[in-house]
Amino acid sequence: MVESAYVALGSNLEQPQLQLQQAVAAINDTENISIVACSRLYRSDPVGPPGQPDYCNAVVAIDTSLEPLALLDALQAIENAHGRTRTLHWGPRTLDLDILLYGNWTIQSPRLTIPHAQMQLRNFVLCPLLDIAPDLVLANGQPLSALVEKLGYWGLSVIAEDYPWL
Ligand code: A4P
Ligand code: MG
Repeated sequence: MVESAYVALGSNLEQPQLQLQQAVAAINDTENISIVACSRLYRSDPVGPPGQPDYCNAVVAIDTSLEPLALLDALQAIENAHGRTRTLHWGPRTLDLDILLYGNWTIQSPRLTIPHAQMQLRNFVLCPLLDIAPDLVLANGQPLSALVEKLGYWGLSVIAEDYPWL
């Protein structure tokens, strides 16, 4: 069965914009995943430990026949191929790929929480999500557009309306 899912992309090391463009291509090249839509590309103020470089953030919509854990495996393989090492929690990273939503599924397991635990608090996730899912209503019944209005675009700027995948 094919499900629709949303994946958040973030990078603040080693040419973040390029990392994201390459990641979109790598996701689309993965068997059983295809990209359906890409948000605009954003620069964002870092959240977490101080002194980090700015982030580049985006969100993509995908169709996938992979089960959630297989999708996580595929995304982590792409992170690893981008030289991702896991050191500091919320610390700098070459590439972070988080599953925001997977159909209407709710998952609480040691490796996977869906919907993503922090997504409702983060405008660098919700604003790009709104670009590609303007009518989305979250599991708690709140419209995405209302949440974005509440959080605002503080600390965010659009750096590309669209971009080639590399
Ligand atoms: N995991 C559980 N649920 C999920 C999910 N829905 N999607 C598990 C993906 N992974 C999920 O993640 C740790 C573990 O979470 C994974 O092994 C997976 O089994 P990680 O990426 O290795 O480590 P982390 O950095 O501790 O956590 P995470 O959640 O990726 O970090 P965050 O919360 O995303 O924070 N500031 C700006 N402006 N922009 C950013 O993109 N990103 C972070 C990272 C901090 N500050 C930022 C940004
Ligand atoms: Mg992550």
